[in-house]
Parts: sequence; C-alpha cells; structure tokens
Amino acid sequence: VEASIPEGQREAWRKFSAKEFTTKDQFETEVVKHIETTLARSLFNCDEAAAYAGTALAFRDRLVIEWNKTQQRQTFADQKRVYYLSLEFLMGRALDNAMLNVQQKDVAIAGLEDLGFRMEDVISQERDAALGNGGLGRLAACFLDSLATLNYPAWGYALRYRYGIFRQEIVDGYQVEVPDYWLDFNPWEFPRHDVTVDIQFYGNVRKYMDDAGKQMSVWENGEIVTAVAYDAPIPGYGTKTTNNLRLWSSKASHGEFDFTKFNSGEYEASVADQQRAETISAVLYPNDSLERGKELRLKQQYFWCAASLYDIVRRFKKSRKAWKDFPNQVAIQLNDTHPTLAIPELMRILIDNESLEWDEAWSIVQATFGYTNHTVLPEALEKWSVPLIQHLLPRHLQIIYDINLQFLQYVERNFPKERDILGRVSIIEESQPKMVRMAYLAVIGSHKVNGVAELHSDLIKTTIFKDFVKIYGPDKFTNVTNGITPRRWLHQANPRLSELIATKLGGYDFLKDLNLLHKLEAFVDDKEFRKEFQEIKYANKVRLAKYTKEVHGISVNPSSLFDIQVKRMHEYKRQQLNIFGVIYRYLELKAMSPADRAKVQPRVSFFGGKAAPGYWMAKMVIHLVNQVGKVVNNDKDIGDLLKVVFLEDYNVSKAEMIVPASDISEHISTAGTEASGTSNMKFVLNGGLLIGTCDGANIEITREVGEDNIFLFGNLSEDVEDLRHQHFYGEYELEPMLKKVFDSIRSGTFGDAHQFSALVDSIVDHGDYYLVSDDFKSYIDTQKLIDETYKDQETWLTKTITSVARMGFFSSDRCIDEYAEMIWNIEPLPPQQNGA
Ligand code: GPK
Repeated sequence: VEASIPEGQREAWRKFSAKEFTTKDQFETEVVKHIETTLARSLFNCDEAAAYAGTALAFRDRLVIEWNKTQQRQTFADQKRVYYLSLEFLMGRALDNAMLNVQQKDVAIAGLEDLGFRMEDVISQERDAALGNGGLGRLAACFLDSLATLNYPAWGYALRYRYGIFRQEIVDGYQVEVPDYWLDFNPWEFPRHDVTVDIQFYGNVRKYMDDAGKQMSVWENGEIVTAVAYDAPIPGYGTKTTNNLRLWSSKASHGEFDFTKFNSGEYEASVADQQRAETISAVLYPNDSLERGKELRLKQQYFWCAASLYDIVRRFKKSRKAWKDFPNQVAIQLNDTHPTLAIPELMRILIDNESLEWDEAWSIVQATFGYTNHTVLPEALEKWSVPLIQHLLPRHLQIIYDINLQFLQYVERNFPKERDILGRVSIIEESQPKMVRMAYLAVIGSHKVNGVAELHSDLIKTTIFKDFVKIYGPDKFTNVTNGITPRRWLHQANPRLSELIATKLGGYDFLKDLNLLHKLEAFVDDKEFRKEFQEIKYANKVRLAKYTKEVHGISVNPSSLFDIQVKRMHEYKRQQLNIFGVIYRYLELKAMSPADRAKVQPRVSFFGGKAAPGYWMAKMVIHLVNQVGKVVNNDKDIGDLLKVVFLEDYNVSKAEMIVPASDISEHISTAGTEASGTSNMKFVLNGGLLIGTCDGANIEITREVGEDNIFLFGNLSEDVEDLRHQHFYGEYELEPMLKKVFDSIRSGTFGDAHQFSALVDSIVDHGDYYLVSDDFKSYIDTQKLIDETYKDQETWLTKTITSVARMGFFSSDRCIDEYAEMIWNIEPLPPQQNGA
C-alpha cells in the first residue's frame, strides 16, 4: 500500500525535510545529538565506542537522505536495473568508506578533534561486516562500490548472517575459530519489518486443470519460513547515487512464538520452531572454493533466491508491463552457482503462478540471467543430490528435469552422431545417488557466462564447459577480468599515496578514472616525487611493524624487505611453497659465515589467512608457519636477517593496513588454478611488486606493467597436466633443494616432525598434485633475483612507480562498465544538477 502525503501538505514536508550537514559545526551538532539522545550518553560518559557510534549515526543520516532520493529517482525513471545475487559480500568497515565517498572526512576529522577524539581511533572501533570468505565476496563488495559510483541502478541481494566468517585466533601455533557476532551494534542496516516474504520448503506438488482446461502444477503443504528484509545504503564516490544492499533474515512465519503451541503449554516446542527458522540465516559457511552438500546450505540458497526473486518480481509487476518486457527491466547476475536455484524458481513463478507457456517463460529466464564462474577446481563445483532436492524443493526438481529434457532434446537434434555427449552435458549426473550439476544448470539458464580473467575464461571454454561451447557457440562465453575499487584500495587504505598522486595529477579525478594514473610516468624521474613516494612506503611499513610488535610481540625492522602472502589458506595457493622457501633461506643463512651473512638482504616473511575449519592440510600449514617463526625469530645467528610472522585473523580492515606495506607479495598458485586473484592488483596499485606464477590476472598485470616489473616463475598451465601425469607414474625426482628442507623438518628442527608428515608426504609420496617440487627451484632462484634487485633501491623504486602508473585497467569501474555493456545492457542514471 502506497501512503503518500497529500499535495496540500507537501510544502510543509519539503520545508522540514532532513538536511545534510556540510560544516564542522553542523557535523558536531549531529554527533553530540546522537550521543546524547540516540545513545543516551553524555560528555561524562563518552568513550571511543560512543564517539564511533555518534559519528557513524551522523554519516548514516547523510547517506539515508541520498539513498531515499536515489530510490525515488530510479523508480521514477523506470529503466532497467541489475540485481547482483551473491551469497557473500565482504564489505569490511563502512564508516571510513562513507566519509570518503561523500567527501566529508576532513570535516569529520576536525569535528572529532574538537570533541576530543582522534579519527584513527574512532574508525578502528568498527567491526568488519565480514559476510564472505575471500576473493569472491570482496569482488562483490568492490562491484557495489563501482555500480554506485558509476550511477548504475543496481541492488545487491544476500543473507543477513547472524555470524559472519569466524574470527581466527592462533593458540600455540594452531588456528582456533571464534564466533563473529557482528550485529551487537550495526548502525548501517535498516530493518524493513514491512518487507517480508513467506518462503516454502518440503511439501508436495499437486496437478490440476485450470478453468481453461490447461494442466497446471501447484506446490503446497510445505513448511513456511519468513524472510525479513534488512537494507544497507551503498554510497558512490563523488556522486549522490546511493544504491541498496538487501539482506534477508529468517524468522518463524508465525512471529516470535507459535501462540497455539505456547498457550497449550508446549512452550519448548514453540521456541524450538522459532530457533529452527532462525537457523537458516544464522551462519556463513566458512568454506572457500569447496562445496559440501549440506541440507542447511541448500536451504539458505533457496531461501535467499526465492525471497530476492519475489521482491524483484513484485517491483516489476508494479510497472504493469507485459512479461516479455521483464528482461528489458531486469538483469540478474549469478555470482557463482550459489544462486542457481533462481533459474527454476523464476520458471516456477512464471509457469505456476503467472500461467505463462514453457517456451515464453524459458526465453524470459535465459534473457534475464548471467552467470559468473570463479573457479575450475573440481571440488568447488556445486552438485546437489537429487533426493535432497526432491525432499526440500519437489516442484523445482520437476522443473530442473523439464529444463534438462528440453535441453537434451535440442542437443540430440543438433548432434545426432555424438553418442556420449548427452551423458556428459546432462544436468543430472547418473551417479549413486544422482546429482544435479548446478554449473550446467547455470550455463543453460543464462544468456552469458563469464570467467574472471583471460586465462581463466579460456580455460573454462576448454575444460569444464567445453561441450557447451560446441552446443551454444563461443559467443555465449566471455571474459570480464576482475577489478578492485581504487576508492577503498588506494584512497582509503593509503591516503598519503592518494594525496601525493593527486598533487601531481592536479586533483582526485584518477579515483573515478584510474587510467589517468598513466600520467604518473612523467614523474618517474622527479627527485622530489620519488623521495615522497619512498617515504610513504616506509611509513606504511613502520605502521605494520608497529602492529606486529604490539599484537604479536615480534620486532621487525622496517628497512627489511617486506614479503607478504595474505589470502585464504589453500593447497592450490601454495603457502606451503612459500614456507618451504623460507626454511630453505634459513638453512642457507645458518650455513653461511658471518661475513657472508652480512651481505644478505634482510627480509620479513608475513603470512596471513584463514583455513576452513575442516581443512586439515591448510591448518597444518598455518601450524608450520608458526613453528618456523618460533625457531627463526629466536635464533641469535639470524637476528634481523629473517623474520617470520603469521598475522592473525586476516580480514578486510587488516588488509587495508597490510597491503600498502609490502615490497613484494606472493601470488604463487599452481598455474591454471587461481581464476584471477584480486589482491595481486591491490598490492601493485600500492607500490609493491609481485612474485607470481603465470596464472589468473598475474598474466594481465604483466602485460600492463611490463615483464621487467614483475617476478614470474614456475611451470605454465599448459604443462601442468603432463607433469601431474609424470608424478602419477612415479617418473619424477624430488627437487634436491626441497629435499634439504624436508630433511630438516624430519629431523625435528621445527618441533615434532610427526605433525607435519601428511604435508611432506603429500609431496613426496602422494603425487605432489600442486607441483610444489617442480616449481621449487624456479621459486628459490626468483627470490634470489628479488634480493639482488631490492639492493638497488633506485631501480626498485622506478619499477614500483612505473607499475602504479600502469594499473588503470584494474579498476572495478572498468570491469562494471564491461558487464553493463556486454551482459546486462543497462545504462547509468546520473543524479540531476538540481538535486532531484
Ligand atoms: C573462487 F570458487 C571460488 C570461491 O568459492 N571463492 C572464491 O573466493 C575466488 N573464489 C577465486 O579463487 C579468485 O581467483 C578470484 O579472484 C575471486 O574468486 C573473484 O573472482
């Protein structure tokens, strides 16, 4: 029900409508008002947490004003919108981002100082919104920033997890998982108790004839869980466009308690029902690139897809347009296969509820959806068992079978001579039990499928989706190389560097048009600029060194070469290669004379990242890093020549401190396994160089910055299969340098060798699937080259500055423009000059 104010009263509304602060005094008025009234605190009772809350609420009010206007404007313009469906949005902190995007941080710094607080301390009070695992979730967050900045009408849809990704504690060198209860105080979300959707599970399908005598199906008698919307404003940078991120929370359909049960004395049963419903949105699954087929996960996926689609369809129906116009109003992007159930769900809505014919419904569905693939790792490809789907979503299983039937008939007509193709491309895998292959359903139900970097997009066409390229032709498949938002990953994370660049380029336009960075190349020989650039890097290293001392009790010298590998712990990302390299370095140092040691480039090896709670091998690597650190950091022979630090609980806000402090960062996945990587882009943009394999976006980074400005090593993806084959037949020898490392582990140098045997054995005895041995020598040689290069600081500096200047391509703005043009077919809607 629309409830607008009558014409006669609107004048008064406009007169009294909320205004945005623009001055320091107005800002302080807002902060104090919120602290005194919203929080019911006073100047005698105001700590940093309260100062944070007051500041956040002041900025929240600002965002809300533009957010409301943006939604009105977009509704009025009635043009096509994009809906980004992602189970993960790794947003990090919101306050700093809001202040910078509305360009009022300076006002707030001055205001807070006046009130007795330092901005840095206030910002650090905020907990990360950590609704994601790693790259996939952070990409979604960068995309929201770019969509708003570029004025695209866009909504994100996700789940409002009560617990985000677990917090990682390191106890005795082992990872311990601690729950992340982030909702205690979250001023950035708005509960919409009036926006609810009832979602059905289980039940049965009944067939009936409609009035016109047509065979229809209806899904009924299921269990109902209610989805409640929570909205968060997403401000663009330097624009008034403020988009919406809608998170669904689950609750029992009958409210707090089932009163019938409650009143009849079944108090516990009534509470249990409520808790079961709330479980759906309770936790983020902490697996990165791994699927485990749990019923609750499937429930989450359907709950979220069904609520989001209901919402999207409801919005479309208000426009009273014909169904064939749906794809002209709505683009839905599937971030990986997690939201693939949206495909059969939209079919169900169109056929069962709206009585469309199959073919018409199907062409609407295909024109609406796009699918982004983020990995070729087999263990990450989602499959759900047919009996599970049958039980939970009986109507959807029928629809999936019908989609499959139509598809296989099409394939059979077009490839009559190919006997095996039907079994290979069928959505249903004929295993025991049968499985639904979600990636195939996503490909079949979408008009475009994209990979996330050039190599990866080529690989999906020749491996997992090879048959589909033959069936649909190559045009259905495309590449959109990932990007990062320069607002958070340059301006916010590295304000001094951003400012230095702005003084050289005559303003901050580069934050909206990152290709402008190329003009920095003109300053590569500018003495003053070089000096400042280097000073900023040093200051960022000092900040990380201070943190390392305070939090981990390890002293590191900021003049050392800072070598950083931060990302989820995973065998394919090969943190084990890195730590084996560190051990090799340590053994070499130990064997040197003091005179030779004096010539060595000092280095600090930083590691950071979470392991999925059930991923034993990844946890073992964390433990090994900590054990090596314990030995190396306390070895008097070594001193500052080598330090090893495991940074606990790596997350977005820590990345903002860590990334700008690197000299070299490691992106060393087995070639062909890392779809893109995005932290690689962040490190280079902040004046660090990379050591990496020819994998993912490393290849495109090399093309942009030039081969001289990156340290590549290792086997190429086209050779990986052969090498694995050789391992399998035992036709290879362990790299002798690596054998030395293993000998030292086995001799107990880093504690009881037994605890690392599975790790060593996976390489020595079990085929070395990730080719650690094959790449080891090349890795060590390249690290030596890095040491040599770093000694010539002027050369190093030239490389880093040149690289920064050449990173324009990797803005997520470029990326979003490509999606908008090639996949979504949407146009921006800039706010008008008059403010409307
Ligand atoms: C890929 F398949 C997955 C996954 O489940 N989670 C995840 O973070 C990552 N990813 C890739 O591993 C990265 O290479 C890539 O840059 C990122 O997705 C974004 O595309």
